[in-house]
Amino acid sequence: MATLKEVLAQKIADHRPRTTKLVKEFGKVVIDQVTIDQCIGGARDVRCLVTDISYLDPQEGIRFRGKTIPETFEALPKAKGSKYPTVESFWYFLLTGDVPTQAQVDAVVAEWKTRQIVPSYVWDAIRALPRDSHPMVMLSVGILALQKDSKFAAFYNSGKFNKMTAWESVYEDASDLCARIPIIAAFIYNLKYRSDFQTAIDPNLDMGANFAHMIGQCEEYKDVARMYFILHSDHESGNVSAHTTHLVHSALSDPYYAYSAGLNGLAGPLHGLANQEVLDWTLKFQEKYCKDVEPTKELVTKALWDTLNAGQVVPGYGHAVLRKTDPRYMSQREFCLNTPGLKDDKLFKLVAMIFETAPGVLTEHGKAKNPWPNVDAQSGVIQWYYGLREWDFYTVLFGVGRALGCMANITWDRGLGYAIERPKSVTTAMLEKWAAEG
Ligand code: FCX
Repeated sequence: MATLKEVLAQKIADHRPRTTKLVKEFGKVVIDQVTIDQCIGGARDVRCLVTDISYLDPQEGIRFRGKTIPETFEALPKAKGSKYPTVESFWYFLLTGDVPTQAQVDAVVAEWKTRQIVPSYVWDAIRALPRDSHPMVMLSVGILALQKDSKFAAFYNSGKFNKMTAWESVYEDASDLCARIPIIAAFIYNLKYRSDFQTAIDPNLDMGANFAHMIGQCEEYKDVARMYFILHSDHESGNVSAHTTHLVHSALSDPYYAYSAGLNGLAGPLHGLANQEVLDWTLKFQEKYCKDVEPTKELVTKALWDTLNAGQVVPGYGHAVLRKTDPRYMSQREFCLNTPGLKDDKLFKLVAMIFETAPGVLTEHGKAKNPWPNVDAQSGVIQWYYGLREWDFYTVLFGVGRALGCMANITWDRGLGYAIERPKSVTTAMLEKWAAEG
């Protein structure tokens, strides 16, 4: 049986002529134009990135390698005794576009076990930070500390650097990073919230199950972890974490530099930190508006307007690309509805009530182009239910999942030899001149 790396080598070799032909024969074909509001407004909708890992349709939502979320969950081999696939099988699928056989999945699970050992200097670097540092700082520092042993950096410095084979050392770093990031995340969780009670890796468990084991979670949480990491993995290339990782790696900075930077972008409240903000908003709502009464739609409506009138965003709602409810939201909601106990949980019911209320309020408010919930509106309540209540850790969970997409993308970036990214800037005076000229 061919290894994942051998399968990938063939895929990259087969794909290269397509990219070469596009650049050589059709390089000047216009696929978009840029307006002044896009220039000032965060390059929204400008088509200037390429990826085949996932595609985000504004109406339909994400497709991983051409498959919707339900199709992806359906197609991939499941973890033993579970309704969900392993993260390792999803990694194989993201990298190659092929649904792996059980034997291929088992090989990746075994391979990741050999990659999971984290050097002790990573723990030293994290421990050197103030204990009340945000866990995203700890994660970013932990990933950056791994840079010392980057195989890509070593290859670049070896004097034998070769554009055709450079992707192979990116693949090695990317696989190491994906295998190690849940171990680092578990270390941070235990350091901060379990009095530094560190639990050893279980060599018999797949990535998601082992993460659950390492943070002292129950059997059921193994599926929560698998589902969570897969759902948060990739959302095409323009979002801040994916784009940052791609941009930094385009300078041939190795995967550790690139993903540490991507994590710093994920830590922003308009991006991944929104999952922590959602829990915070919901708990503050309970405390402020529902001390002695049950939550009602009227109270939720009032709280939403208070937030908007204070000039703040409603966390977990809106999206730069999506124009309907995020299927990642729906997938997690379905998980809640199918889980006895969670379905009747007080906080889940409140989140469901916000879902019934917020889109109407945001529509009346009239600013957000998309009044519907995104992934972050539903993820925290599941963690809360399973007792993971330290909500400043939620973006770390997002970061573990997002590594899969970012690492698959930069492996392909090198495979296809994408150039250093360098868009052109202009001055305000130039914009004014072009505006005057019509
Ligand atoms: N609450 C209040 N106002 C909102 C809003 C919300 N949830 N979403 C958008 N708006 C406002 C914007 O702030 C903007 O106001 P302005 O004209 O005064 O600057 C206006 O509506 C138009 O913004 P829009 O084009 O709809 O949205 P953008 O592409 O600029 O921004 C995000 C998209 C996601 C950043 C925005 O909807 C937002 O801030 N949402 C809340 C934070 C959040 O949930 N982020 C997570 C997103 C995602 F899923 C992820 O990355 O994890």
